[in-house]
Amino acid sequence: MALPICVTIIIICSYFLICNDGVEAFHSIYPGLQSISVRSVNKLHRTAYHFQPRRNWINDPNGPMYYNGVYHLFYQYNPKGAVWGNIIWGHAVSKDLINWKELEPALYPSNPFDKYGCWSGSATVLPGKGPVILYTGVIDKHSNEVQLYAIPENKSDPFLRKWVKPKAFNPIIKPERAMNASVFRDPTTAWWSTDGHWRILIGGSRKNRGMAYLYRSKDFLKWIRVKHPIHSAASTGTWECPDFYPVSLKGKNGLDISSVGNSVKHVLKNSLDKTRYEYYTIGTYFRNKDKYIPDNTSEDGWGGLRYDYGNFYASKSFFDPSKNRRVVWAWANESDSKEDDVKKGWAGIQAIPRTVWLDSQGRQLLQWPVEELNSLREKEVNLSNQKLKKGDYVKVKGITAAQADVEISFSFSSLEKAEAFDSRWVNPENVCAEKGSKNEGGIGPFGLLTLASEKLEEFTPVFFRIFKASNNHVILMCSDATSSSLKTELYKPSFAGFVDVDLSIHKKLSLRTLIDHSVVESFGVGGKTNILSRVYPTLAIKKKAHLFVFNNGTEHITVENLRAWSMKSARRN
Ligand code: DQQ
Repeated sequence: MALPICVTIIIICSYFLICNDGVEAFHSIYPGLQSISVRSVNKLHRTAYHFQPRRNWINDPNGPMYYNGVYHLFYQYNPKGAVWGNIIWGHAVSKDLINWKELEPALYPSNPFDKYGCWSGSATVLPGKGPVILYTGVIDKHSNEVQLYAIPENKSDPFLRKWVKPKAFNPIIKPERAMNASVFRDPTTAWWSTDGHWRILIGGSRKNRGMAYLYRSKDFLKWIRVKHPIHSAASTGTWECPDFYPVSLKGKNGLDISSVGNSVKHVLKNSLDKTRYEYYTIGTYFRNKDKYIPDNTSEDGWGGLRYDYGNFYASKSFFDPSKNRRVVWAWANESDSKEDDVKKGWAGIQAIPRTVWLDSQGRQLLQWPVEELNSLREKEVNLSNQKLKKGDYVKVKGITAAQADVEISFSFSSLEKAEAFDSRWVNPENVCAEKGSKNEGGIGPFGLLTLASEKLEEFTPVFFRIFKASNNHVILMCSDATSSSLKTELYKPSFAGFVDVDLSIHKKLSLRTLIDHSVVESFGVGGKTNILSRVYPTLAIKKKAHLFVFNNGTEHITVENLRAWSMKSARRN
């Protein structure tokens, strides 16, 4: 008997979700699912302090900005259902990046140039003139794309609720004949140079070479493509949501997008449509040549540095002049099936906004949850100088373990017991999957067991394991979803990254983990290596969720200090 078409689509999609590493390349379309209106919202795994709208699907953060004392977050949104499709710009505002008020959608199809969707883009605050949004409009069923602009209808509305798309000059950029118009999207925030031009990047690809096209304009209306892309890399596929910004070589302060100077480096981040991973490089922007060249310490391509080694995509940063910081947002997709998303009535969250800055050696970025998050902390519990022998699991009592913020530092006395590192282990995820959190090691695995059920039928461990390579020690950080849920049809990755730390002086490692019902978002060693996981426990929920510290290595580990807080829920509306 032939299966109904929507069942077939669900089966095919679930197959890809489970068998294709949970990675969904391109814009998968679910004609049978994308417009099933949501009747009721299942609250079980909804977040308490990570941003998500009341219902339906969201993906990329768009146009984040600070304007007249208000933070704006726009986001890709399906107003008609809980899977991707019918894409418009949702809009929320906040005074502190944590408590949000959802407003009416800011951009929705209203002309032939965005009839098939208002896709991602950015905001630029023009001095003396106010904000302008640049975004991608989809003009037909084949995803042919153009760039449009929108401005606030009324700049004195403190929340900038309504946006208009002036007829004159829109679309402001069309792809040229030789370009592939279906991969030409996601304009960046514009920066200004002393030659009197604004510049932006637009993501794309030619054949399999990923690239960021560079455009310039004197008046923000007429845009001319610079002959060569600002940067490109072979075999990386389409670059989505490029982000390009200056970072300071001196300290943690963020820089305005147009900053120049000797102590300024640049970051180029690309989101790779093929694998749904992002990477960034740190390098030099040669303004007069319109070129960006990554430093030789920054790998360009698949093996490059990532903001996050977990579920974190389509990120976008903005400069917050009120606190002199650069803040990065990103979308964390669900890891369950589309069918479950439809049942839940919602899908997609935003990661906690993170302050981002250059590490003192200039080789990588560091990230940390924005300080305003601390306002949700309550009922602190502490643990100090707690020894952990091999096989020890110590419960952290007195917090709401399904909604918590935990900071912990571990120490050990020697590196003698580190296991040998095999130089073929280039992919940390494979090492994490193979070694797991339970298999005995030398130094580690040790760390936190989050969202754990009483008898440990379910748990999501976030942990370190240390290896000895020929000239150095290699530190692996994992967030392993393998045992996170008794549910079987789930993507349960063993997310992992290496952490660049010299243990020869201090034999210490620190970790911060934000736990929020279906999110475990971790920051290793002051934000050097970060991993966001989405998990769906069935037993370790609400008051039945527990937190442990553990060690399964033969080297004794000391919890030098643990501070854990129950987290209040953020206000939404
Ligand atoms: N999502 C948007 C695109 C962007 C992609 C469409 C990245 O503009 O390239 O929803 O997730």
